[in-house]
Amino acid sequence: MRTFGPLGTALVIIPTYNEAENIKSIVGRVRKAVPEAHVLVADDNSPDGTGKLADELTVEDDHVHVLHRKGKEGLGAAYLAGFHWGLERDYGVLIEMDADGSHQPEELPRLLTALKSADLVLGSRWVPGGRVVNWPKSREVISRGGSLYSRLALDLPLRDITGGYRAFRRETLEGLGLDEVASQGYCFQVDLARRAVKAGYHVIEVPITFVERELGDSKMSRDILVEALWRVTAWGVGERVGKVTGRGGRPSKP
Ligand SMILES: Nc1nc2c(ncn2[C@@H]2O[C@H](COP(=O)(O)OP(=O)(O)O)[C@@H](O)[C@H]2O)c(=O)[nH]1
Ligand SMILES: [Mg+2]
Repeated sequence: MRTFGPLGTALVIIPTYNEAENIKSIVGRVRKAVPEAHVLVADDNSPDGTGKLADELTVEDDHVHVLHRKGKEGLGAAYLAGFHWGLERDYGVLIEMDADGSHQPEELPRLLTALKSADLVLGSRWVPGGRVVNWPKSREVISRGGSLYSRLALDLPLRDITGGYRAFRRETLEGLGLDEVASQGYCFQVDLARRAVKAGYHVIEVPITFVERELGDSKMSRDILVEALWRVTAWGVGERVGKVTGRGGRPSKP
């Protein structure tokens, strides 16, 4: 049984693109749920002024920070920039959370408790106790299907592989080879989970209640789904070819 070190200060990274209706509420909820944590809003120069609203929150709260990015480059790029920002500073835990309220900040203490004995905790809709509120059946089918396909294609012992409510130890992120990550959207989440499992990290899933947004628009698109499908398929084929030629397989714990 491995022992795990103390967690250190947490940084909750919230990527935003046109989340003006949600930003104040989500940051306020995080600050209330985990007062000792810091928040980093990674905004892609949202035309609706989300970045400016986030700046206003920093005036009276030194636990809130904003990373202004030049323009819309996708969720994965925003998270990578946010991770680098956090890793350059003294944070021990880096957390992914959507701005739209789908990931309830009130569940964060449970994720952090689980991280005390793990390298990476995934907030999971598809383990017992996890659920989704206000989703049309079509979205549930896409999401469950995406996780099932990734699980089978990549041989991952996980149920919710596309979700974006996660807590990483700093050392885990440092060991994932973030410089090589080029994937975006849902595929970005699959990529990080896959890298963590293959590197031998202890990844656990904690049930969450995912609440679909009430305000603003989803940025999910057909392109994001198509990218996820082809990348996951290519990774799966690559791993199988690697195993046959003896160049693949699962490395031992770093
Ligand atoms: N910075 C940044 N954030 C993004 C981008 N695309 C989506 N997001 C944010 O990522 C989170 C999840 O996006 P959302 O549209 O809710 O996707 P869905 O939950 O899959 O429908 C939200 O906080 C979005 O504002 C992007 O290109 N850049
Ligand atoms: Mg959403």
